[in-house]
Amino acid sequence: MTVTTVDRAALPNPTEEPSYLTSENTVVSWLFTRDHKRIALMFFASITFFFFIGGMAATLMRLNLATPQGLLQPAVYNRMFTMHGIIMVWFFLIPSIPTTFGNFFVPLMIGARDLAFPRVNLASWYVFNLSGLIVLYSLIMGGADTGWTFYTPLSTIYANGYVLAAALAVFVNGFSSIMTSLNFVVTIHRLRAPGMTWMRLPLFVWGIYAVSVVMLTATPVLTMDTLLLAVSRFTGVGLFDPQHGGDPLLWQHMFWFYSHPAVYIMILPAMGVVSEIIPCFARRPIFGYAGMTIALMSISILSFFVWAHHMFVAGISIYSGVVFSLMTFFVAVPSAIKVFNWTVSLHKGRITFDAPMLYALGFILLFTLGGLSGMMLATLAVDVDVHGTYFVVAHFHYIMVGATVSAFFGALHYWWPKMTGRMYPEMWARFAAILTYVGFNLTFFPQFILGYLGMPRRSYTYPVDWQVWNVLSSGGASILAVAYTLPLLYLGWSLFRGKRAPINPWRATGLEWITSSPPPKQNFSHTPVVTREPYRYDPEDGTFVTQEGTPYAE
Ligand code: CU1
Repeated sequence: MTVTTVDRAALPNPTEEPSYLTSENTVVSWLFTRDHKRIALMFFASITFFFFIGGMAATLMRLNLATPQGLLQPAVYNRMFTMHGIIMVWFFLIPSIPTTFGNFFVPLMIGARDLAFPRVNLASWYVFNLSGLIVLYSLIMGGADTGWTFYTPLSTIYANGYVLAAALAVFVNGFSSIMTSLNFVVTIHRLRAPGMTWMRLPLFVWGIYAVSVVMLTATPVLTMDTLLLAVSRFTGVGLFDPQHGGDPLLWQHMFWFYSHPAVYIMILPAMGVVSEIIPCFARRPIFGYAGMTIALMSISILSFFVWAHHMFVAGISIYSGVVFSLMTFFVAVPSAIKVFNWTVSLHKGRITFDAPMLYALGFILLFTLGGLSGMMLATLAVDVDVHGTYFVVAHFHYIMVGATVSAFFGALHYWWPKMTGRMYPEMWARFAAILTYVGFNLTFFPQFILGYLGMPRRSYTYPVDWQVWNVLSSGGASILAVAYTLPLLYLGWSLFRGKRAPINPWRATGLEWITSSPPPKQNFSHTPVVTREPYRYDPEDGTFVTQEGTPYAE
């Protein structure tokens, strides 16, 4: 077998067709499009909108907590943290990477023309926006005030009426999740290009596959949960009410049976993104590819067996507490394997600190801190002490924001040239990445300390002794707000003034980098034939290696 070295950045534009952006440009052509790339951009617009709505609720909360006497009415504060949670979880984090980058890049990375069901893909966007309208209705009317977990009997008996609107939004939103994940599973099974075997799939595609399996199996449970919530509230059937033979703990079991796997729904695609960025900017193949795929799939399976670690102090038996604690430690094993493999991939790499890489490195550090604090919470004795405090808030924000949102921004910068055909100003992007890291730690590290001191979460006020940590956290949040808004400005600028992007600006190895920037409607001028393992670089000159000549053929 001959091994040839090709600098793909120097390859000519493989197609002269107009790009997916310019091929047709009426409003109708967008609203009824079946092109996965356009639908990805439409999802991007929707979730960016909700990211800023959820962020505004967070800003109000941090503003309120800058002083012990607060700024908001306690009842308003309750609605703010509830709506912040609901919007960030279901309207940003869960759809974020799959619906935008998954939608755009899974077909490109496996050499397909589109997803398996383009109409279902479009329908998913409409259903998502319908659920978004319902959640906005709930928010504008005053908002739910139960916390995003909708715990009973608060949600079934005592809470205001808009809790049902929020629950309905979550109910409808689930259908969008199911449609999108079903599409990914079928696409990855059926539409891979010749030669794209399972063990040649890019790890991002594996991440999307793993998350789709979890979404498909877990989301219907959430659908049933919200339905039962509505039934108990409307009809007074005492499913969760002891006076009518029900059990409030039943809600917690059912809710976390979905919502713990949902944590992995939010993190698995982010892991996929980082696994693309690290080898590219370290100029080394990813270490332990097979181990990475096994780790992804085992996380997705194990995620279904740990839910009651949210309920250690809810009155479950000590024996089940021990079992769920142990199972939670098991999940740490594949997660640790992934961190280890990323780190080893960096070792002896020729690392360049471009913006996507800065976000990916931030991901590894913050994910590790979030994971380690998760291990502390998985320990029964520690959890009894810090349950319901800011320690938990800090922990899950390290995972959800520090890790997932960093990966989202990493992906945005990594693939922006391919999506738009434009380069962004690199220095601004690096500045935003570093600012994100600084702002994030300043916001959330003090919350570990506050939790350790005993500050309860979901409280609008606190003793004056804790103000210094709260002021640090609120100060960090304002830095973070700037860091998240900056990319909006310079990426927007780049659309008009940015340099034209070459086919493969990072000299990456994925199939998405052999077609034009931006790609034509049909993705490829001819179906690629894959003849090589993923992430193969020539260590000598930093270009990538293909086997048997060109990587794609008629
Ligand atoms: Cu959990």
